[in-house]
Order: sequence, then C-alpha cells, then structure tokens
Amino acid sequence: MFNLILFGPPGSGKGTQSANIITTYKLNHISTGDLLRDEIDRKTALGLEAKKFMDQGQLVPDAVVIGMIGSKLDENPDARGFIFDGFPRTTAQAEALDKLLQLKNTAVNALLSLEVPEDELKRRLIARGADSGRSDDQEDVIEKRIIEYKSKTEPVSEHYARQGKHTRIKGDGSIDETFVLLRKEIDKHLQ
Ligand code: B4P
Repeated sequence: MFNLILFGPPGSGKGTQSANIITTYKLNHISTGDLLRDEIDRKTALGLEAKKFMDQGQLVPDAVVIGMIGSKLDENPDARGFIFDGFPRTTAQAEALDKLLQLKNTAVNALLSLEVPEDELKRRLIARGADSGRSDDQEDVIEKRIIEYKSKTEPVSEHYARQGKHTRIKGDGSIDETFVLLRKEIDKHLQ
C-alpha cells in the first residue's frame, strides 16, 4: 500500500494535482475539503456545522474531520493506497491518521509539500472565487485561511519531518511543471 499526503497552503495546488496523481497512479483520493463541501451541499447536520467554520476561514473541529476519514478508509479496504488532500491539517489529525493506518498495518509513506509564495496563493484563490463563487475564496477569508495554515497546519510537516518523510516541492510553476516534479518524487517511492 502507498499512502501519500499532498500538503501545502490554501491555493497551493493540492486538489488540482491530486486529480493528476489519482489518474496516473490509481490511488484512492480523500479530500476533506470535498467531503465537507458535499455535506454542505446535502445540508446534513455535519455540513451545516462545518459551514460556520469554513465561511470564517477557520478549520473545522478535529473530531468531525477525523470521523470522516475513518469511515472513508473503512469503505475502501482493497485500495492500492490513498492520497490525502487537505488532511491532516493539525498535529492531532496527523496523530489520528497514523493510528488509523497502523490499525490497517500500513503507514504514511511520504508527505509532499507544495511551496508557493503568498502573493501567488492569493492571486489563484481570488481568481477561483471570481469564477466559482466559493464562499471561502473571498479576500478577507483567504487572509484568515493563510493565518490558520501557518499557526495550525504547518506543524504537521514537522511531525512527518521527524519521521523522515517530508519533501518540499516547488509549486509556483504551471500545473504541468508542478506535476512533473511530483511524479519524479512519487516514482522514487514506487521503484
Ligand atoms: P480545501 O478544499 O482543502 O481547499 P484549499 O486549501 O483551498 O485547497 P484546494 O485543493 O481547493 O486548492 P488548489 O490549491 O488545488 O479546504 C477548504 C476549507 O475546508 C478549509 O479552509 C477548512 O475550513 C476546511 N477543511 C478542509 N479540510 C480540513 C481539515 N482536514 N481539517 C479542518 N478543516 C478542513 O487550487 C486553488 C486554485 O489554484 C484553483 O483555482 C486552481 O485551478 C489554481 N491552481 C492550482 N495550481 C495552479 C498552478 N500551478 N498555476 C496556476 N493556478 C493553479
């Protein structure tokens, strides 16, 4: 089994590159952002609760997100591996993920961290907000998401650096250029 965390700030290309990776490597994609937006669209109790946090640029509480991941892993017992997109976003989520995978006799193989300057992140998210109307892609909310990332999410990369699993990937080129860099790194693990 090959388990990859695609990591980086909001707008760094996690969702975009996950789509490329799942096509090429046939891994199961778990995006907590997509799962939460699906709950919001279906107006479930979980979705209504999550929306309050997402619209403010805040992280959704750990217990909610960890519960969703546990169910997704159980739904796919025969997967070749998983790509985790937007998860874990806190050290508590990382510790929970390590335990959930351990129960399945597997572990995180690598965390690939997309590095993109802040002005480019903002440019991408504002552009997406203009097209999609996504309520968290508005300038004031984007600022808050970046602050949340720095204080709560960046420590996750240190958690996996301590396990020798953290690699930085230059993420400010085009979508295709970034995918070439990601492939080189993933191929090293799969050889
Ligand atoms: P996510 O859905 O994960 O959103 P994101 O961080 O903005 O990344 P995304 O994957 O969508 O964007 P991408 O960089 O691909 O999270 C949304 C919210 O959900 C969070 O703020 C939080 O509230 C909540 N949440 C999710 N997971 C959680 C968790 N684990 N715990 C707690 N809360 C959680 O793309 C952005 C734009 O850039 C796109 O328009 C794309 O086309 C463009 N782009 C990408 N790569 C590009 C490139 N190389 N060049 C030019 N443009 C590019």
